[in-house]
Amino acid sequence: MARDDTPKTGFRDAILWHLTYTLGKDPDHAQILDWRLALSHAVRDRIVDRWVEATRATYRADAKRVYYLSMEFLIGRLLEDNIVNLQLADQAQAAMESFGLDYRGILLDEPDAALGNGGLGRLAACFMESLATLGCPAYGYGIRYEHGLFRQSFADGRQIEAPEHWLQQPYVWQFERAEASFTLGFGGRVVTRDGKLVWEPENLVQSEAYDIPVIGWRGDWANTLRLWAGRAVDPFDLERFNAGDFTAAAEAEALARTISRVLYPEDSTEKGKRLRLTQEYFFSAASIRDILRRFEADHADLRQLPQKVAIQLNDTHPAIAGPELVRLLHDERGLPFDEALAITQGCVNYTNHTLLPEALESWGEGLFADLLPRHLQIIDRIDDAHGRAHPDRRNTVRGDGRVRMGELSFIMSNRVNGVSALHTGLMKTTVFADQHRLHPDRIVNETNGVTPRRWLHSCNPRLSGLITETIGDGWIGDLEQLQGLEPHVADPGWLARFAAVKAANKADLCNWALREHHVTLNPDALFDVQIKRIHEYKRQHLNILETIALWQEMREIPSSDWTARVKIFAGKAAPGYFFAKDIIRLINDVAAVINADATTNEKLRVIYLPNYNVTLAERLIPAADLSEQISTAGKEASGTGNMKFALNGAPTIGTLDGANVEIRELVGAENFFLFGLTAEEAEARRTLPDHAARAVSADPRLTRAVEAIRSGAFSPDEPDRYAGIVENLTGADYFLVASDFGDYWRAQREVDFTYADRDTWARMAALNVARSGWFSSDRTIRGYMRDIWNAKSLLGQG
Ligand code: BZD
Repeated sequence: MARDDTPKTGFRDAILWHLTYTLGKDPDHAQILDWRLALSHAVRDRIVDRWVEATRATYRADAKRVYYLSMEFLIGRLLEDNIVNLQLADQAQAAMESFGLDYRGILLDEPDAALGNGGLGRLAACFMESLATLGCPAYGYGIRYEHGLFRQSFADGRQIEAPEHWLQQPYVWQFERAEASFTLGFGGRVVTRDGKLVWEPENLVQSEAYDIPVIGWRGDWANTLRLWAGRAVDPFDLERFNAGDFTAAAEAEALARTISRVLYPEDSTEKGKRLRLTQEYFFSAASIRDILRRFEADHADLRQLPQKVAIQLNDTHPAIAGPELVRLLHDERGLPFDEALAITQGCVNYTNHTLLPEALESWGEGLFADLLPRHLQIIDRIDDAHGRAHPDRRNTVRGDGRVRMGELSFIMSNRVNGVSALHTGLMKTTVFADQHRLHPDRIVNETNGVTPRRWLHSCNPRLSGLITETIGDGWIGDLEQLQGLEPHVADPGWLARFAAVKAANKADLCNWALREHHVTLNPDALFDVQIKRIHEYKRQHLNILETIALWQEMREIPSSDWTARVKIFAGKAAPGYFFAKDIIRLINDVAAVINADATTNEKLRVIYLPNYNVTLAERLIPAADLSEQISTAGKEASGTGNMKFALNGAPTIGTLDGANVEIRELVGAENFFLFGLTAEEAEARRTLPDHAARAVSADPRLTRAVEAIRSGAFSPDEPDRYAGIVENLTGADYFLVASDFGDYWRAQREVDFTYADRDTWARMAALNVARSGWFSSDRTIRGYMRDIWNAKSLLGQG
């Protein structure tokens, strides 16, 4: 092949062409990395054409554009996603095999882009894919963190954090856009010039754009995920260098880069860190300038902005985008303040993802004034305007020396949404009750969803194959078609095939666990899976307490016909969240003791898989029998893992929390293992004095399990290692672990009983699949387009 042979002909030739000319490698000496990069380039070429077309179509139609601002995009690996959406899987596999390579091995060689902590970041990634699938002109805006979420390993059962390096190898999916760069200010002071307030920042940094194309299902449309990196305005100080001070010469660059260096691994509390606020302003301000630049390229009248631009704030992290837009329109473009504010409010919308008071963002006004002095003035003016319009309001943005970002986001927004029906209802009666009274039409619900391309079609090829054979492949782009499976569930032959899919997925997981983690799992056992961030409200400690109690009962009554179980845990704890880290260690300690018990370990195993990420989720969910969604009612805003499990045929054991409520309604109460207090009952229970101590002493199983922890049965070398957990469980127990234990135990025994009858179980699992089509993020995005953005599809299907 020669350089001028365009790689347009065959896909296989394109891979070879890139290997030779893009990577400069001789096929005889190419490594797995080279082949993966060559394959990625060949795939990328096919994305680019459609990407350019989509951009042109948007300009031609002068369509309204959606801008999704998010601190996090948990995109994971992209090669397989792109191949699947371009429907190139067969060709790619054949090509790789013709070179004597292991296709799956190549896909797995890609590092996982973990630019997010958990559900909020993964939701943003699913939304980007659905926006492209639906042909909605949209841009994602975020930060190009050099280091994503930390890598987790265990030492003596304890979580160890190590930096993550997803950019160590060339990253084929990004296009550097040197031209799309902005200079942003921080700090300094506000002066009056010609009777106007003007911000004179003290420090300047440059934002550099990196674009990642996001292609939708069947490759009909592609949007852009634009991630910003920090750079110094003057990267190098030659004078200092010549004077011999080499480190100082590069200091400005090092400082600017710090802004986009690491993802904050905090999903529990806001740490009030200056760097975090700097990151928030950095990416919000760069994005707003980019949005305005694009608008002004073809429009003269800024009052048209709300017709052409919809901005979505993914939680309050980008809330400063609102005041920044007001500032640009008023201070820099000269619009009257009230008009600038009205235009901004016409564009901005806000999604709330939590009601936990400790996770609601607020900043000390000292820090705020120091970093963003002009914005603080603007926020005060917005707050005052709101107060004048609503003299009977009770909540303000400012107060107690803090700047409250939830309040700010609410009053800056056209629409505010919750992420499940229950959560949206609670927003109206709790944190935003006063705002809701003043603005009764502003809060809307958009229940979360997940993209079926990644979370069924590509992660579970066996099930995808069976579904397509049964009802055709229309379900991949229209997930509600899964309902068409329902009549087949009654057919024993079909159900046996369905069960065989799960069994094969479990066998794969067993092989992987043996190979990678040297653990032997019994494929006939029930795979009981809880994978998510570690948090007290998610109650991994409820799960491990039940595991301990079950083990104790198995030892006591060995003759009973116990259903064999494997308890699988995975998830990371925020590095500063010590209680969560204790839970991790406890689970690991319990696992060591239980797995070593020869009298029970045929029937019960506990395994904690390290370094949970998107790729591990893709491996575990298709092999799960039971989905653990056991948060204290009222605390999990929605959950999205719960949807992925149901879609892959794992019934839920869960509380009436978040989207569990909607899952249960859709799959049917008889196909869902419900337990626990309702949100209302939980609130009431908390006010009962000694509720935890009483619940523990009233339940002999719980008493015995807690006693085992207290006495050091799982930490003989340090008996009081879990004194903190025990004290919490028998004391304050805000998350009501003790109160819900008894009913959880009951529901788990119902699971045992049901699983023992494999046909009944398979029927339940299959009905979960057939009835989960509503949880597609395509449905969610259609809701946002209709209720929030007033945006139209350019494919004529939105
Ligand atoms: O958002 C999660 C909620 O806990 C889930 O119930 C919900 O399903 C998803 C998507 O709506 N919230 C988060 O994941 N939050 C964070 O990760 C986060 C990150 C930084 C700071 C605060 C919270």
